[in-house]
Amino acid sequence: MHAVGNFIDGSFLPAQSGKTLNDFDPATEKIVATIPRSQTEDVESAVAAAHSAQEGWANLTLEQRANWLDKIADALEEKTEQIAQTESMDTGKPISLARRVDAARSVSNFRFFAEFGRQQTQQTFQMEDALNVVHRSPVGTVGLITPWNLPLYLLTWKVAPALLMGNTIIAKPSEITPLTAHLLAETVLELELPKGVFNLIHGLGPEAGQAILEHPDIKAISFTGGTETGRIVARTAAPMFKKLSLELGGKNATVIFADADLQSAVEGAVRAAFTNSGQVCLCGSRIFVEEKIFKQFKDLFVENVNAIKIGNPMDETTEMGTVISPEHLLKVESYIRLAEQEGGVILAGGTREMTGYNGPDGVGAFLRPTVVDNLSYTSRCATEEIFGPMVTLHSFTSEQEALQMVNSSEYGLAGSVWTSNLERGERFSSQIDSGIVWVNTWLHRDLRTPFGGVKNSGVGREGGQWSLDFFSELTNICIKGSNGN
Ligand code: TXE
Repeated sequence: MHAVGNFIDGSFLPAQSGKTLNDFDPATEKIVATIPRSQTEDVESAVAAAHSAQEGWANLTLEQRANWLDKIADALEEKTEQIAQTESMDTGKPISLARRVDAARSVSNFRFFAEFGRQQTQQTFQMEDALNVVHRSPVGTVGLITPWNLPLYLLTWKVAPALLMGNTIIAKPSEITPLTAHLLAETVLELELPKGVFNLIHGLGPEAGQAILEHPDIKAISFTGGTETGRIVARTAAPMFKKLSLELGGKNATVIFADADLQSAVEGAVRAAFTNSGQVCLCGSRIFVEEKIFKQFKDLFVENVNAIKIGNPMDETTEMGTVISPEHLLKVESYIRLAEQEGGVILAGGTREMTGYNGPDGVGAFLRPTVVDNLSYTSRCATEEIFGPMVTLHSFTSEQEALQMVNSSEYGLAGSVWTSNLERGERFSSQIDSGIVWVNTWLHRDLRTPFGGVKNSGVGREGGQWSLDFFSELTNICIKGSNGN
């Protein structure tokens, strides 16, 4: 167990109050670290450090900052195994997933934005008698607040473009999964990134997080987390006219038409449902299947779900580890009980029994992947975000009916559509109220594309140009008498 500090002005520090919080491994339920329980005064120190660093960092060229991003990417790549092990321990996710997804993507977030930055050209708009030149400047000090499901992956997705565009950072990772953010702070310290450019504050959302939202010198908030917290973020930051990006929850649909390749649709639906124990905001937790193949799909789906190897997250062959915490386990289980009360039929899972593993001491937040049939698509289990290894199955008879069911959700983040008719795939997808839809695949990401949701899934887009726009301010300079030559 080690004591993790805040990272302020290039130094690791305890909270000024001296208070700490415990960080647990959800597979063993043992304390693995303590973190500072930061308050307003800690955020104030971090903002003061960021302010002192702002001008120097903004004065570097885009190329120089892109070079910094590449250096960080290289250093993180060397720590791939350490990142994967740390993330697996902190979240309970399988080590293979932590390597393949969390560690790899954290590196590629920095590499991608370095390269993308270098490709930027200045925008100009020529008029007959004047030239408009669009200048970009940093927003200033920005607050980055991130959740527990993909801790370093989601943090670096914000840190890389924020640094690239010349901002200084106050980052707050989830108090449940603080360790890879600490590793990132250690990395930038080793690389001697100018002090105060990247600051890290640990602590509880309503304390440290809220202090970040309320600080008048933090000019933008990029938040990923639950919808209810998103409301608090918006309520606090919007009246201060801070720039806001909100990536919130989802209740995403997987839609399978009868003409789909059944085997790949089943595999895709299983992956979409249970990757990271169903704790990815893009997970497909409502599965709509055309009536004609419903029975066939259901049998094959359940067979595949039952074959998922659950167990010790550190075991190389484990495919599903724990959910994030014992508290979250209880939340997901309460939905399983609710499903039964609502008349649902549990086709798979529903219990904590593991296939031969229940943590070293028979403890741990392990839950079998759970499939529920026979519930209305309007039931609570099929409409509320559970964010765990639990999905509901529903059948439809027409494209129109499927669309109506899918769009009945309050959320609109992502979805996947499975059909051999690609024209229908695109047409149907374009009518789904959602920021991202995949046809015949899931979580296939090109980092240049817009990422974000509609309805209760958030406001704004991240990715490629959208991230650069969020983390910069534009000044249009109109020069009369210039013909642009
Ligand atoms: O998220 P929170 P939680 C969903 C999922 C999950 C639910 C709650 O349904 O069950 O959200 O998860 C910080 N001011 N998602 O409790 O609370 C908090 O410390 C400022 C979807 O973990 O939203 C953490 O750093 N910050 C999701 C971050 O917000 C505050 C991923 C997210 O925590 C704050 C995770 C406050 N008042 C959960 N309160 C996704 N879309 O990817 C909390 N925080």
